[in-house]
Amino acid sequence: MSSSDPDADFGVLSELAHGFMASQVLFAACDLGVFDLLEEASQPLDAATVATRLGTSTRGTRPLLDTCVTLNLLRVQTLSDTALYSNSELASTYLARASPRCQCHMFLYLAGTTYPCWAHLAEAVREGRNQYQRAFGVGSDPLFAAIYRSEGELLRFMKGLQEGWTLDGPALLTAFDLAPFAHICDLGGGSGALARLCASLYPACHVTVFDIPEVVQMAGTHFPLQEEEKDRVTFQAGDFFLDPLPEADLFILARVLHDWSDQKCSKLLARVFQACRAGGAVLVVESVLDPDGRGPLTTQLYSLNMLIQSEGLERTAPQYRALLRGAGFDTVSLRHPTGTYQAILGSK
Ligand code: SAM
Ligand code: ASE
Repeated sequence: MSSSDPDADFGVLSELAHGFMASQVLFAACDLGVFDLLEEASQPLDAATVATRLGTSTRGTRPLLDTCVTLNLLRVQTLSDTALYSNSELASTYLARASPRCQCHMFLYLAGTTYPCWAHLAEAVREGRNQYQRAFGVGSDPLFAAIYRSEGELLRFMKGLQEGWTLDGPALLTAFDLAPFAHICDLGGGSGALARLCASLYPACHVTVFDIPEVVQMAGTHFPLQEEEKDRVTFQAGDFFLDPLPEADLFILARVLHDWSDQKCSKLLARVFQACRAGGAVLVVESVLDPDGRGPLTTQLYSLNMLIQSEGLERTAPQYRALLRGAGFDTVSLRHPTGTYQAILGSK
């Protein structure tokens, strides 16, 4: 602490305390369509025009836009006393729906579901369980009955989760050479985004997406395959804890193990080992904690999120190794190409 200002360190605490407001500025601007409007407009717009086109109040729109400028989400230029707003590069790339790298569905999911659940962090810590009952009045046994509590929620979850792979997906799927695996099964593969990427990166493979019936049905309606993908990517509906798994050379488990307790992960991995052909492997994609569990911060926050939103947690590399070895997989190696997620390969 500096002697000239005894409360200089309080600034850090204050910024932390108000962090949720900055998140809400981002979420509200995405939700209202600020970035889509400014992306589509052929020129920078003033606050009154933005308000008219979005159907919002000028009183609320002006401070929202100005705060977005300070957060580097928007740019502003002043022309004869009128402030004119346009998207920053960050917003054009990641927040405008028209961008192929858009991440706004995940932010809308965080705003609509994750945020209300996080209002109950203290209770989650006290009780050691997720908070769907308090946040939404729905039970979470089975877990995905809460996550998929309506068709709208199911679709928001699928859209939110799939778009991250447009950023990290290629690096994760090429961290290990997957070309030797002819038949790949993406267990809990959701919309099929990772499977489709896998099929495009490895032109000889066939990928089966295995997920529960509601998800497979929604994938067929809202994430249709292109004609040329149809003989490379197929969907199979089932429960990976109960139903027979497809035979495959490689099983992908992306953001699946983190939903479940050690006991359920061991059960699932034992089933995967059984279904895996000799010489095959399992590829686990997760955000991995440092061995002492004290970083990276994003992964620690994700782990608290798994407490609040699932039955699981984020794990360390030794914990994933122990789970994979316990199920029979031998050489287990881990690569961290880029971003939040890592690839862990265990071979049979
Ligand atoms: N792998 C995708 C990704 O990383 O984007 C989706 C991950 S999501 C967190 C977990 C997935 O597991 C969901 O698609 C969910 O429907 C699926 N899932 C949950 N329980 C399942 C079960 N019993 N059988 C099959 N799939 C299940
Ligand atoms: C799950 C993944 C997520 C269950 C609930 C979830 C994500 C958000 N909510 O398996 C994606 C990962 N991001 C975070 C913040 O955990």
